[in-house]
Order: sequence, then structure tokens, then C-alpha cells
Amino acid sequence: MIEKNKELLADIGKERYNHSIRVMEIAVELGKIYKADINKIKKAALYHDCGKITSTEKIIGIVKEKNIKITKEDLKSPEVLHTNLGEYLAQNKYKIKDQDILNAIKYHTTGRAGMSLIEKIIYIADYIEPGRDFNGVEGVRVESKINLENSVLMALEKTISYLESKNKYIHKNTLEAYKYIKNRRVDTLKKKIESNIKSILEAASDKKAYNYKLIDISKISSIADYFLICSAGNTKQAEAIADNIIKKMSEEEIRINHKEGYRSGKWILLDYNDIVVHIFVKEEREKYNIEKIWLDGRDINVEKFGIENWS
Ligand code: DGI
Ligand code: FE
Ligand code: FE
Repeated sequence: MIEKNKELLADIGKERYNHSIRVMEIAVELGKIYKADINKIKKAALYHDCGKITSTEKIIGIVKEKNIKITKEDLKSPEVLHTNLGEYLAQNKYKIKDQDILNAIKYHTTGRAGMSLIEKIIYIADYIEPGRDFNGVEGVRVESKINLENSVLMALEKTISYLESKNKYIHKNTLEAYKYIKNRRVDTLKKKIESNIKSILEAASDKKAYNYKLIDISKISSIADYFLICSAGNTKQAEAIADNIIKKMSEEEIRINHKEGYRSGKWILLDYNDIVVHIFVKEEREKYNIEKIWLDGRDINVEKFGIENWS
């Protein structure tokens, strides 16, 4: 064992040291999956709890005595203070200079908005190391190998409800980490829906659909996010449009939820959950004028998707 490790062992004790080794093993495993710098991962994992040298109460004292900079938030969540002391000791005692490693140590308990790959790996490895045994940990373990960010979100969610149940103060970093990932997921979902809209529009255009009206109703309805209405020359063309949309979407492995033909095929409805498509034969569209129902929705120009529109 190298000198520095002995120092660490002496500082944090055998039990915490063994915990750190277990965190390191998991972190290395994840580091390989997600192509992180393994040397940095090893160091960050080994030292992540280097500030956990005594009880929380005593750590508060040490932090004050050493004049380590802490925020009001940190003081309100004393369990987190070992990360402030950890960052300090990593720098001053263990001579770690790498900022990514120092951040992984500093944010390993709360996480933060915009965590780096190494920060996420250390955060989650600490959460799922084999010594952890709480309800739901196995699910986070499985997810960590499939989608790291998802697993971080799961861990944050669990931590927040745990802290709420214990009536403990939730650190700003914990909440911000959670919101950050949640928002990113909403963005990803939105992009996916938009790519589906593009596919639907292209499939419809291939079969001579026209006079598109695309309405974003996400703010006013829970039925769907988007309504797409278009016209067809006759019932045969309406059917061809519907078939082509279904074909193209299934090629992209998106299954239709529900199809309906009204008025002997003069009005076809395709329900893709997030997107509902209405294909009308011209006269029927004028007769039902369903776009009127969604006047409060936000109109989107389909040219944004590279589709020419004509009426
Ligand atoms: O140091 P470890 O035990 O290995 O694990 P850790 O650094 O994740 O610390 C876990 C503790 O920190 C646990 O008691 C929950 C607590 N904790 C995590 N996030 C917050 C928090 N406590 C408060 N008050 N606020 C938080 O946001
Ligand atoms: Fe810790
Ligand atoms: Fe830990």
C-alpha cells in the first residue's frame, strides 16, 4: 500500500476505507462502460469520503476552525459538510490538483446542476456500492449500467423523498441537480416528438396530403401534445396517406395506438399518443372544422419541418 493510502486509512478508519474501495470498484466498472478516465475515477473514488474523519458534529467544528468556506446551504445540511472538508483535505493534505476530481469529491453527496461524467460516476457508485442495502437500490444498480444519467435521476429522486420523510433540509445542489436532469429529459422527449412529426409530415406529403395545420396543444390539453390536420383529395388518397404514415412510423419502430375511420373513410384519425393526426377529405374538413376547437393552441408552421404547405 502506498503512503498516501495509509494516511487515508488512518484518517477515515477501516470501515470507511473499505467503503471507498467498494465505491472505487463500482466506479471503475462504470468508468469502463462510459469511457471515463480510469485513473481519475480511481483517485476520486478512493478519496471521495476523505473528509468523513469523525462525527458530523465534530466536522462542523473542524470546518469552522480551519476557516473552510461554506455557504448557508451547507450549514443547513450538516451531513453534507464532510464534502467541504473532503475537498479541503484532498487539496491540502492529499495534494490533489485535478479540478474534476476535486469536484467529484465536493459534489458526491448532493450532486449539482451540470455534473461531469466523473462526478456522476462517483455520485452513483457511492449510492449503489455493494454495502448499500435499501429499498430500490437494485433498480438503480441495473439502470446505472444502461443509462448513467437516468440512474442519477433515480438516486436523486430517492434521496429527496428520503430527506423529506425525515424532515431534513434539502440542499440547493440536490434540488438543482434533480431539476437540471429532469429538464434535459423533457428536452430530449420534445426532440423525439418533433422528429416523429417530421416523419409523419413526410409520409403524408409523399401521398399528396395538403393544407396542413399543426397545432401545439400541450399547454391546453392532456390528450396529446400535437394535433396535425391535413386534407386529401378523396377517400382513396386519405387511406393511402394513413397507410403511408403507419408504414413509415412502424419502420421507425413506433406503433400506432389507435386508428379510426369516420364517415366511410372521409375522416381518418391516427392516434400516436403524443401526436394525433386527422386526415380529411376536403368537404368533410370544412363541415367539421375541428381546428376551431383548438383555437387556443399554438399554430406551428410546417415549413419548419421542410414541408411545403398549400391549400
Ligand atoms: O458519505 P456516505 O455515507 O458514503 O454517503 P453520502 O456522502 O452520500 O452521504 C449520505 C448522507 O447525506 C445521507 O445521510 C443523506 C445525506 N444527504 C444527501 N443529500 C442531502 C443530505 N442531507 C441533507 N440534509 N440535504 C441533502 O440535500
Ligand atoms: Fe460521503
Ligand atoms: Fe461515501
